[in-house]
Amino acid sequence: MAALTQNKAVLTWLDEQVKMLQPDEIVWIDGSEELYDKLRKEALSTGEMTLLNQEKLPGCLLHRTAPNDVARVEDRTFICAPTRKEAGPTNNWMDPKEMYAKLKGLYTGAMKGRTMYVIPYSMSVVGSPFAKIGIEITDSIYVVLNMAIMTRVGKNVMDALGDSPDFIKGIHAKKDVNPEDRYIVQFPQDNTICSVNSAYGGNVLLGKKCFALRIASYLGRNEGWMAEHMLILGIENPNGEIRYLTAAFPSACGKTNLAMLIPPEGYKAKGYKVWCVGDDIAWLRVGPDGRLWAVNPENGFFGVAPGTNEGSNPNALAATRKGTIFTNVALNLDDNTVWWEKLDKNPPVNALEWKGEKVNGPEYIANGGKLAHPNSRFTAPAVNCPCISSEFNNPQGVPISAIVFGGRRAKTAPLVYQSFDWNHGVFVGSIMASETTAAAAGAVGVVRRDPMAMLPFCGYNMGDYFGHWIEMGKKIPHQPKIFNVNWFRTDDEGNFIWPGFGDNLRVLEWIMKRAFDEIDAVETEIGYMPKPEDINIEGLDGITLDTMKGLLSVDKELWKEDVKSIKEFYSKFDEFDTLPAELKKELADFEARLAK
Ligand code: OXD
Ligand code: MN
Repeated sequence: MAALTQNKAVLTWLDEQVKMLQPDEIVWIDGSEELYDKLRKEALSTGEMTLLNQEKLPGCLLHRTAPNDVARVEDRTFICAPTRKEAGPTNNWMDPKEMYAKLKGLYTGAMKGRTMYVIPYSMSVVGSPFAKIGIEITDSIYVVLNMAIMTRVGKNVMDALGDSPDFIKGIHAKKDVNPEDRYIVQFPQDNTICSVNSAYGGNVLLGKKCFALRIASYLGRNEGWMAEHMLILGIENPNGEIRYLTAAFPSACGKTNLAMLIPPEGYKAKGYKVWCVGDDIAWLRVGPDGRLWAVNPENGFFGVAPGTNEGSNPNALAATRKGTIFTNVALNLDDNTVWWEKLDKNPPVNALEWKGEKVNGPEYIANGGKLAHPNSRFTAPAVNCPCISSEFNNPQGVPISAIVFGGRRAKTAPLVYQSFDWNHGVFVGSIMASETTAAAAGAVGVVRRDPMAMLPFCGYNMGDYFGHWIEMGKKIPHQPKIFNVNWFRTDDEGNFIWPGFGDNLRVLEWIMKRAFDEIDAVETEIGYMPKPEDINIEGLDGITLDTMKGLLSVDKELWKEDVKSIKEFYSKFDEFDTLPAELKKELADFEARLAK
């Protein structure tokens, strides 16, 4: 097949890969429906994909990965910068030469007897000042069809690249999905990503975590912008004015749910609306007006299926009703539709569980089985989402007024607080943490630090990443205000106090009022906090002013304990001495405030 470009850098790179991978055939993905159709048919004929009920789920397909290949593999993910210091204390590192040699061994002849697909894709709208181009080569139709949903793919991307050598190189070979030889490797200095022996989304859709976070965070540092693990949403008030925020949460804190929030009844009646710009990744740049502007570089949602339902996230559910690829969910054999835990109360009796074994759903669940894998996913086009923002495809992005960090803390963190200023906000982001819950194996209440939710996704030394945040603050004349939220405070019986979900808008409303200097706050040791009566609790069952006082209380003794754990976490950065002086000062100041 003719190449879609004459670009010398692209063709030379491809030639080298073809020599190494030795595919039987090469297919360029031009973005045409004809080609996708042909590939879908091929995947259906080989059993790689299953066609779902085309009346109920038009254009939807099901795929099962190997049971040993169902999630991102952080222990096999490497940042191969020239030195260990550049990768930093929180990333796995190997000498690039050694890693390239290892990968060459794994890749040589890996596509013999197979077809190599060449996918030109753009992260962000083609032609946007934010956009970056990647080329992923892969031997998996599943990857091609997922990339077609998650990114902007096609010939126009190569046309936009022209003869520039400025593209991110991605190589994926499925091989035999051997977990012992599975590697997800970023070479930030070479704009190169290598993935081998996996076929699970997070490891093989190279535009997402590998490029849009790991490589992009490194590029952002060099080029003066930011790549963050953040949702982006807009809140429309009754006057029709829309204010935007970004928010970073560790996994299992409801990021996709918050991004697609449905306002509580009272707010809906007044005319409030929430618009989703993105659910996972934000690229942020200083605009000509001195504000921080954000785009979602992706074009779809790669969301966790279990737990998604009409109550928790009707917008996400609606997004999955057409043109979606499901991975590792259960199949209802009676009507050829999909099912996952908590979708509804009717697990299919006549089912294939996620590995493809025929089971009686209710019995299987009663015996402790899971019909869908807990990390089963939907890959859904963003345009399907009923609350997708009208600015989703705006090449300039949206102006950001607030940055929200959050974690899952049973006692320490209050419902919401605001940082005193930018540097204090960076400190607040750097100490982000979640406590393990009883749902996960291991000890309950163990604090895991996940700064800015970027621990697995920072493409360079995380101490330098904190430094970049500090530097960015100096470059943004009109900085967004920085906040922290915690939806997960519990009472003495361990029950969540705050209702969460749509009611989180009540907290976001306060955040936006603060961001626009429309409301006073109380100064505390940890930051500015709402007066308990300033969070609107109208129409909330069982939440009183006293409840709000509890949710907004600051227990200095707990924070003193937390300071010990922050120090322990910060000491990781002693090895290369990369923790910015500004954060050391923030910690010292915080300790002094607590000691008063
Ligand atoms: C994701 C993740 O899949 O953060 O988005 O793991
Ligand atoms: Mn994520």
